[in-house]
Amino acid sequence: MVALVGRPNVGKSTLLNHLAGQKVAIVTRVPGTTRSAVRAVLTRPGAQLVLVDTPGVGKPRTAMGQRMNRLVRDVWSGVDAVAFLVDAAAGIGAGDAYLAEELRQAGAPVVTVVTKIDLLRRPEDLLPVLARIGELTEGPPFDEVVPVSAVAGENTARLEEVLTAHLPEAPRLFPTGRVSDQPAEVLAAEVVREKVMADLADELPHSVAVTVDGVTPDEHAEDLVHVEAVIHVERDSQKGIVIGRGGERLKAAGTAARLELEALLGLRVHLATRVKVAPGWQDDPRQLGRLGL
Ligand SMILES: Nc1nc2c(ncn2[C@@H]2O[C@H](COP(=O)(O)OP(=O)(O)OP(=O)(O)O)[C@@H](O)[C@H]2O)c(=O)[nH]1
Ligand SMILES: [Mg+2]
Repeated sequence: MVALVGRPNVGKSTLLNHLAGQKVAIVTRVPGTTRSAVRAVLTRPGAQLVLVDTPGVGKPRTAMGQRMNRLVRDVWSGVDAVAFLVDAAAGIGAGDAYLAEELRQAGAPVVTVVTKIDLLRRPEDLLPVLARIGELTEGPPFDEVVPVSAVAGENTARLEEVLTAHLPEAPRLFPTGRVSDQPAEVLAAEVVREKVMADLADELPHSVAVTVDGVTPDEHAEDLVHVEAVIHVERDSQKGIVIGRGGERLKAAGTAARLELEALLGLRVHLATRVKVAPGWQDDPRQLGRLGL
């Protein structure tokens, strides 16, 4: 088992999906997209690599942020190796340095992954990044440094090799053939959240949570399922923003989510969406529990 750990937005979920060869975790340009541990199982001829995507680690501003930080630490204390991701394009900042320091206590070997190298204008722009990484990750538990681009698929096969080399010899943990163990309801809620968040600016995306009670087979058509998604926002004023003028924004998000779910599930999907106010849910432990967070 290998945990993918890093600051928000460094490209953890994109890398997970690329290595898994399919979409498992949602991705948006909004930092703070991933809110739970998302697993992808890579079964190869000689090894089974279980990657665990985690929420980006940052200064927590809400009860949700605190929970996510705790979750990431729980995940990294229970794996065989940690992939520590840093963003080549954004540069190495104080948050990365803080995280590197914490990872010294993680107990597992750490492979540092420099992401988004396709965004560098010249190859030599990687050098200062590598120099800074060299300072932060000197000595054990830090191991190799691997620059990659998940979008361009550059050097990701090499990364997989390096991570696999850290795995203990053991029977496989998961049956072959299943890449994701996410229930359909969770997948549906995440895909809806991705489409809703992608279109919202600034702080608002963080106020959105999505729940799906069930993915119900149609009574008559075998290839059709019904999904009812509830989009929770924190304040009444946010309702209108999510819905958009004349309902256009929500309609567009719903259509995008439905099309993607149909492709992922291999079924026709009837998706109904509803927006509900869950006042201040991000800071309310009881509501967080109800929202599955
Ligand atoms: N150009 C480029 N963009 C990338 C690459 N990897 C990720 N991105 C973009 O970076 C943004 C964040 O990607 P995510 O995969 O959601 O990042 P994350 O680390 O999972 O973010 P959180 O879940 O918020 O912590 C998205 O807009 C991605 O498309 C890459 O290799 N190259
Ligand atoms: Mg993510």
